[in-house]
Amino acid sequence: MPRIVRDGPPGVKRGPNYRQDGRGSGETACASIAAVRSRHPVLPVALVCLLAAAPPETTQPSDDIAAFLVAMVETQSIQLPTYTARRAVDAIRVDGTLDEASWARATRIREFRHIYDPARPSKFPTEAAIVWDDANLYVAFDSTDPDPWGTMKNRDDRLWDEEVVEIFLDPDGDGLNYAELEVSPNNVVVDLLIPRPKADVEAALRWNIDGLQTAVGRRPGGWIAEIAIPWKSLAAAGATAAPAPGDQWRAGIYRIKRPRGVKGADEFLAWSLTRGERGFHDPERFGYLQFQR
Ligand SMILES: [Ca+2]
Ligand SMILES: [Ca+2]
Repeated sequence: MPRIVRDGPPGVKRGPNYRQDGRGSGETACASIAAVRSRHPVLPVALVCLLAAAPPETTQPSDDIAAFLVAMVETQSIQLPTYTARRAVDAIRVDGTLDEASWARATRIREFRHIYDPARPSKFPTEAAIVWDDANLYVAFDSTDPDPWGTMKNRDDRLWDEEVVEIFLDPDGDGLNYAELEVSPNNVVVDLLIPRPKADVEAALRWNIDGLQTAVGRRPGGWIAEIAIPWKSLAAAGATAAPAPGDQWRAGIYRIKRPRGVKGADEFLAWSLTRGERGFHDPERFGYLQFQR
């Protein structure tokens, strides 16, 4: 991702129109409704009234509820993508070549959009696919790129400042404690456990995906990343074993492309579009990852 520390969501603050005695007069209630409506234009009227009527001693819980409701309504009002990951049908060698039958039959994700400008077409097509078996989640990227580059060489370098492909995994879908993995064209990796968006990056970097395998390959005009993430490595993210068929996780799939020498041409691409001001760390906008036998 571009960065972990970034501006948060618009504040859901206590409105100015609550009476100190906790009882709203008619006028106060109307003013509160207007205030709540101005802060949360997407909320249905019934929910606006509910929030406006909350007494002041419940303002903090009310604000938490407001944030949750806003996220819920916004999320429901947009179409988040779903990817169905099938079980592998052969052994996957993590070698940067996608010649396994499992990859051939996996659906390819091809819809990657700019998080800051969704209408702008990407100049660098990206494909991704996911399969799984009892031991691992496998992720593949095929990135069209005439000039993949990277100067960073060490595990946990800030790869998001260069070029990467990325997968975020939130097994229980609560938007907390999700795993982030980035792989560079030189097969350098950074992995983080994000307790919550805007969390401290140094602490997040201390976590490692035990048993992680990655490989990178080149093809004419592009590069391949092939990744195996052991289920048991995701305990801190809430998963220790292979999911059961029918299980559903939340996931973000991203790419950063930074054409050398071309100002303003950087591409921050997402399968499931985030709100741009949140960078890639917008777990409410992660897509759905469904597991199928
Ligand atoms: Ca392979
Ligand atoms: Ca979680």
